[in-house]
Amino acid sequence: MSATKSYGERAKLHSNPTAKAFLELMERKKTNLSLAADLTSKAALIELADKVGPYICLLKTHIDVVEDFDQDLVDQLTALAKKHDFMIFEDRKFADIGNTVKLQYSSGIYKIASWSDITNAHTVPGEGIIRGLRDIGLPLNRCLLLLAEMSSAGTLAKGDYTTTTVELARKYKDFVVGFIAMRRYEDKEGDDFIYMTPGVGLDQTTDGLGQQWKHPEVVVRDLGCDVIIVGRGIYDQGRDPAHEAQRYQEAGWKAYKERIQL
Ligand code: 6AU
Repeated sequence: MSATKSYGERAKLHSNPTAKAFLELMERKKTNLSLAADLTSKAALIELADKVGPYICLLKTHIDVVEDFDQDLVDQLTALAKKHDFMIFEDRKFADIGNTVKLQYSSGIYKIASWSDITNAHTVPGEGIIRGLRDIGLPLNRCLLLLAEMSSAGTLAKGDYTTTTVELARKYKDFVVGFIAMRRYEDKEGDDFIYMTPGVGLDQTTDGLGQQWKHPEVVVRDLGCDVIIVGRGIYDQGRDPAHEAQRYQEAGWKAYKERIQL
């Protein structure tokens, strides 16, 4: 069962080079924390990534909210990823037909496939979305997460939708390496998906707009998820981001250690 194996042991089970390198990175750096850096200015985003870099395995961006985006931002984030040893996940949530997502992933202003190690997609359009993204991403050694569930109240991603999403992931395991999910699903022979979970907070439980935050202990130890995705809990006004990131790193790692020793 992959829930009780270490990240390092699980790295050996992956053929996708980015998934393998990501699991090795978590083991080496002792962190399962991803920063959700939802900031609208380039300078602020770079400053935050530099401060929080030592504590995270993954920087999650929403690149289309940055008002002064340019190629230099990508170059600087890539340099910070090297400096601090983290990977980059553009949280693009693709949701269109295969041909359109190929263009959205490779082209336009952002050229996401050229710099983002990991990205994600909804499965609403059906299998074609995975095939389209895979055509672009696989030759570049990128990988994909599918949104099997969401953290927000009233989400429609549940039941049969979630089950079918997991089946689609199994069909394209060379490229689909995990899920955005709220809990770990039952493994089938040969499964080792990486579960990344947003909606994590140590101090608050809701933002008044439908977001629902759970404690890292619940998410990682009790529900079996692998990576905690934390945004405002780290960088909200009045918080010291490096201090908060360290708190989340410690809480996430403790919960993981407890889980694999169960
Ligand atoms: O910690 P927060 O609430 O400030 O930020 C959570 C981050 C945001 C969301 O766009 C994202 O996680 N997210 C996702 C992702 C990662 O795909 C899915 C979801 O169901 N809920 C969610 O909050 O950047």
